[in-house]
Amino acid sequence: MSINWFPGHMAKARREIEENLKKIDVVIEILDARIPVSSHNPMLDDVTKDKPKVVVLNKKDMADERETKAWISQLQKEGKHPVAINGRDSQIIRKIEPLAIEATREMFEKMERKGINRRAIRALILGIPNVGKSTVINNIAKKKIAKTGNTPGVTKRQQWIKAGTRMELLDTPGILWPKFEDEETGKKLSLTGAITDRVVSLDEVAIYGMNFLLEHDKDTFNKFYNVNADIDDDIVEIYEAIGKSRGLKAGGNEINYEAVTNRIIYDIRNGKIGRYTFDRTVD
Ligand SMILES: Nc1nc2c(ncn2[C@@H]2O[C@H](COP(=O)(O)OP(=O)(O)OP(=O)(O)O)[C@@H](O)[C@H]2O)c(=O)[nH]1
Ligand SMILES: [Mg+2]
Repeated sequence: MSINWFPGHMAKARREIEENLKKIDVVIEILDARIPVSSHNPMLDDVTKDKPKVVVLNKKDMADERETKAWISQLQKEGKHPVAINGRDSQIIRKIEPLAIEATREMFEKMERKGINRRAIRALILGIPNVGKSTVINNIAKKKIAKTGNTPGVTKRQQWIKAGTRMELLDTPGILWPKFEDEETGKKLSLTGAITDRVVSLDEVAIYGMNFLLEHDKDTFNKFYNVNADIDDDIVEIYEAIGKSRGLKAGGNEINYEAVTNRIIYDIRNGKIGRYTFDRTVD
């Protein structure tokens, strides 16, 4: 299964990103820390080629801390420049900038050897929907929009934001389309809010999430919903129990299964139950 539901947008997004890449030195790819693999579009590497990259695992406050640590060291081993952040923290630029400096060091040294003066590192933020691109940009921008950086012409609305001491950031992110070739990835993208609701079956998404929690954090799940469920239990029975404890009735005493599905997805997406990482480093 390969789902490309916006083929037109895809081509347009790619063109825009390619256009922006010419102006920048480093790509800051924002991933969702809960799904560091599933929120990465492999097309990115194809489009950005060998541009230096920083990998940001955002929403770390919603992900499993141990997994985030493991992902960071794995990405480091792969030679990436990773950092985990909460996009809403005020000091994120202090975490991102050193990595951008590190990622571009070689390139700038080469330029200097050729006698080209050092200038600010220009960065572009990229990522699939809902990973926190705007949050990160707005947080870094505050009131620091660099007026001098206005680019005339086609892209006249773009501005450079002064970011940290040595960096400038393009104020508009590149939006990558989420891409998945297996249903599990689709479900993870849905559970974290990266894809629109109609693309995958919500029942399957809810059941996937529920099973994940029953496998990894059963007690918390049961306590949260005030049920006594087990991974091997009949799904309908678990639904009935949740529907009952949450008062999700369809009239009379019937359980409203759709409401149970929506509730489970809402609770997981918004981190109401706990912090979970659905792409696992090990198991
Ligand atoms: N808990 C938490 N929420 C975050 C974090 N970063 C962003 N968010 C929230 O995630 C949602 C999406 O953030 P945006 O910044 O709009 O994401 P985006 O990548 O710009 O999304 P699109 O513009 O749709 O592509 C918002 O509700 C943010 O408040 C974070 O680190 N932790
Ligand atoms: Mg946005």
